[in-house]
Amino acid sequence: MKTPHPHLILHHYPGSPFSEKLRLILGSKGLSWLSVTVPVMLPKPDVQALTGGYRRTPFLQLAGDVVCDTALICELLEAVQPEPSLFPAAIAGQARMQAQWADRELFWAAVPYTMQPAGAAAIFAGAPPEFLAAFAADRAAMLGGMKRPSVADATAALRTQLQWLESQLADGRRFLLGEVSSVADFSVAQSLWYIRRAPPVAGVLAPYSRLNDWFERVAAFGHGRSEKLSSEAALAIAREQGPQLPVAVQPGLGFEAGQTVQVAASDYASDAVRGELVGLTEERISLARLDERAGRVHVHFPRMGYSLRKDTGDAKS
Ligand SMILES: N[C@@H](CCC(=O)N[C@@H](CS)C(=O)NCC(=O)O)C(=O)O
Repeated sequence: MKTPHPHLILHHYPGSPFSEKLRLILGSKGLSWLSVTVPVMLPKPDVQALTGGYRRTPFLQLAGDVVCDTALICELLEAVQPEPSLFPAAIAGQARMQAQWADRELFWAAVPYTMQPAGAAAIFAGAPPEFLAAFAADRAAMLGGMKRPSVADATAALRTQLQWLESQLADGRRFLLGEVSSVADFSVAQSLWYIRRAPPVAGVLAPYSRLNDWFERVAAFGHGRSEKLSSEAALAIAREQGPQLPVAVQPGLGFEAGQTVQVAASDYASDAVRGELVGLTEERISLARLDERAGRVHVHFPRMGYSLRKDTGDAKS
């Protein structure tokens, strides 16, 4: 096990599929990490002290750097521990594209499918009715105008996509894009993992035997080695250690260093994060913000999938 410095601090919760994607990646890379459990719904004061308003799960903290969205977190973990690669050279383009498809298309079939009444009853077994009502209201507000498919539509889409995946494995390959794993495997695995957590509806996976064998191979990577950390301790680390990742605003991209800007996810949970632009490339947006409890932090987002605007002073994007 390699212990990088600064510590990798994953802010996540057990039932989050995108967190499972990262936990498996941490496992495949044999990394050690610190584990902060975040609330499953708003309010999330300790999350927002670090992110400035981004509420999605998971995010990764290194000292006073806060990295949002698993797409960017994967790039960072690859830099921390290049082997085994998430983007093996011969399949890097395909791996990124299949991961993006899985994070969007497959995920938005798998989640509504799993959340049909029998699946939701299993996932939330034992939860009091007030929790269920609050959770439903939180997600409805978070998804805003995003159209969610009906159970029938999600089931049809899911079966089609599972068949595609099964056929991808038809030649007996070990992983989706060949003999070595890539980011595509982890992005696909998170949705299957979520369905499997709901036994009353998990039978949908039964016909796809190569896919089930493949899932076991991916799950066997495990989660690496983690130790628990409180959110207060994570805030103290940010405050004491400050931002350390190199940042620079590249010229020619339409923005200048020092500008006050807003960043928001383009798809859902589009709460805007405000800050001073300190880094911009075609791949990454980095903001500096000062927080009472976290101190001066840099918050990083992938460029693709996020809207970047000069700050207009409005409360919401
Ligand atoms: N594109 C984001 C999507 C993350 C996402 O949708 N996460 C879900 C949980 S798996 C979420 O944020 N749910 C609401 C919440 O946790 O408050 C990523 O790759 O990190």
